Amino acid sequence: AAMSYGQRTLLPTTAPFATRLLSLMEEKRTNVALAADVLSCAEALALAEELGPEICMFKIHADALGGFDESFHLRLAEIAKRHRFLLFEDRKFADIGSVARRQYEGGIFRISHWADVVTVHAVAGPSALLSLQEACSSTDNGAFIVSEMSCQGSLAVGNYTQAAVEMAKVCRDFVAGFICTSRVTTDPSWVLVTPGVKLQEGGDGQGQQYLTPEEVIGRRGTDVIVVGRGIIDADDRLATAQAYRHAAWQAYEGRVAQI
Ligand code: UP6
Repeated sequence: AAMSYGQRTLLPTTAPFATRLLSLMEEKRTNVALAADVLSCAEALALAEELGPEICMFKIHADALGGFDESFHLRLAEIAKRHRFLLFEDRKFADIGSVARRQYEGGIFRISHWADVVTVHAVAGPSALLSLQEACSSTDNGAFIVSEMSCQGSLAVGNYTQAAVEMAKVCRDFVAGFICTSRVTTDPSWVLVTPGVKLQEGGDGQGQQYLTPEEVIGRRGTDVIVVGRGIIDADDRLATAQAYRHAAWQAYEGRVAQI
């Protein structure tokens, strides 16, 4: 927990995408990923333009954005390059390998063509990971395994969580880390990404449970906060994104300074 993001890029077991993400966080001094859960691609592009300078990853659910077409991901990629953030499609693949691969490469969204990183559930075993790795458009891209979930009643706990973490080892070059709400592994080569974060603890009335940046990064010891409505529903999105960035970065610096 006391190693810096930059130091962790030097570990031989850190996956290529994890190395990209850790170096970007270290250089840009941000460990905030934005969950851009807005209604349309036009709104998502506007958010990326406005908040891009504050974040390390821009996370979308392409299948929930109105007006998705080829020009969207080209424009998003241009903004990502200019403001230096990585593109995260939160697809949560959970099918057999051959289908997961088709969902990744094909259909309307052609995720593998533009996403730097995706999420994969552990429930179906390692075959989806192996198939996605085969299909990915660059060896610098990767995946996070969903090892825990932030919502009430999640079954991803205990032995399931531990088995999900073990599964990453069959696909070390592709798996960059985990979606989790706690420190599911002490191996610093994995990046731990935590959704369900708000400046104020609580819920959304639909099962989501929120922890603060300080609790997640400082006390629980994960690496990246994913924030959606905490920023998107704010009157001043930019100032709010900066407040999350400050809180999460302070918590990280406090943790690295220990020992
Ligand atoms: N997400 C969770 N919890 C998980 C995994 N993923 O909330 O366990 C994702 C959701 C959403 C974002 O799909 O895009 O993180 C959280 O959004 P919010 O901050 O608006 O609650």
